[in-house]
Amino acid sequence: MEQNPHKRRIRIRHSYSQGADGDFLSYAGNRPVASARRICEKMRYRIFFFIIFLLASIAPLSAMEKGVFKPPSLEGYTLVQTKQLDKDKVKDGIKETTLEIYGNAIGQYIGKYTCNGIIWEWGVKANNNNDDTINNYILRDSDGDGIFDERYGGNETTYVPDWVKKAGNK
Ligand SMILES: [Ca+2]
Ligand SMILES: [Ca+2]
Repeated sequence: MEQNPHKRRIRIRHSYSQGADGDFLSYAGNRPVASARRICEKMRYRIFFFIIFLLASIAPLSAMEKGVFKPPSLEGYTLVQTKQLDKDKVKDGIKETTLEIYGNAIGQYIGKYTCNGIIWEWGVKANNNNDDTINNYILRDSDGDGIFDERYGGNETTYVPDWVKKAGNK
C-alpha cells in the first residue's frame, strides 16, 4: 500500500527530530504542527475561493450599468477615420460593423458603431486614463428601441447586440 502524503510528512519530521526528545515526544510534538499546517492550508483555500467569489460577484456591477443614456454630441468633432470591425462574438473575420472615429481640437474622440446603417453603440474617449470611466465610456443599445440603455467603461469589450444582426437579415 502507498503511504498517504500526510503520514509520510510526519515520518520525515519525526526522523529529523529524533535525538534528545526521544521517539514518543518528537512524534507527539509533531502531530499538532502537521494538523495546524493542514488547517492553515484549508483556510488559505477558503480565503482564495472567497476572494474569487467576491471578484465574480462585483465584476458584473462594475462592467455594465443599466439606465437611459444620452448619446454624445458630435458638435466640434470631425471624422478622422473609418474602420470595418468584426464585433460579434464569432471571430470569423466578417466585419459587419462600421466604426467612424470623430476627433476634436483638443484630442478627444467619439466612436460611432453602425451595422446595416443602424447605430448600436457610441464610444467616448475624453482622455488617456483607462480608469476614468466617467469620461471614457461606451453606450450600447441592447434591445434596438433607440435608447442607449447600457453603459460600459471605455476599455471594456462589447459585442453587436442580436437585434442589430436580426434587423440586418430582414
Ligand atoms: Ca464575426
Ligand atoms: Ca435600448
